[in-house]
Amino acid sequence: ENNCQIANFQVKQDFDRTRYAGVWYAVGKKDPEGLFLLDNVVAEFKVEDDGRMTATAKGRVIILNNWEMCAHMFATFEDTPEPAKFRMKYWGAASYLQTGNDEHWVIDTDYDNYAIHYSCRLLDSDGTCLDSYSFVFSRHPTGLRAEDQAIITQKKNDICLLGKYRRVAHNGFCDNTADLSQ
Ligand code: DAO
Repeated sequence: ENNCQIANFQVKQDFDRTRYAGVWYAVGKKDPEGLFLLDNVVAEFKVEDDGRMTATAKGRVIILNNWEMCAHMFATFEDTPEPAKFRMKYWGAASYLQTGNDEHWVIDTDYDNYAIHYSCRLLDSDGTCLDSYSFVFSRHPTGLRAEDQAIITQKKNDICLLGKYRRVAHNGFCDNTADLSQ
């Protein structure tokens, strides 16, 4: 049963961060209020020597005076009792970029092709979410495989966000900036 209370949202069982590591291309996004990452969003997850998960990401953003740039972002993940639920601290390579501390839930992934993430920033008193964002990731910059699309549609429905996503374009805007591994 699903009443859109986020406590009922199923996340990936026995989440394996080592298999999740590597490059993911955002191909779909449900934006939060005051969205930040627009498109050309690529994230690289790592498992550090101490076992903690970290990520670097880049994406096209528009800051302050309509200045368009490629943002380079860093994130560290704090574990929780549920393996697929993390607390994500993030900040930018430049001080004028966004910083934050968000939930980071891996709703589903097959590790090799697709992943869908969810983050609730503002919980309503009834347990539903007032301000969320979600990424659909693919291992392939070209998008999801046909066989993964039905799974993703089901998961979007499960987290009460069906119809709220937009496509995330990859047109090379961030390709000539420093690479993700640093
Ligand atoms: O784009 O509005 C938004 C929300 C995303 C903010 C967080 C971006 C930086 C960290 C990304 C790491 C991997 C998802």
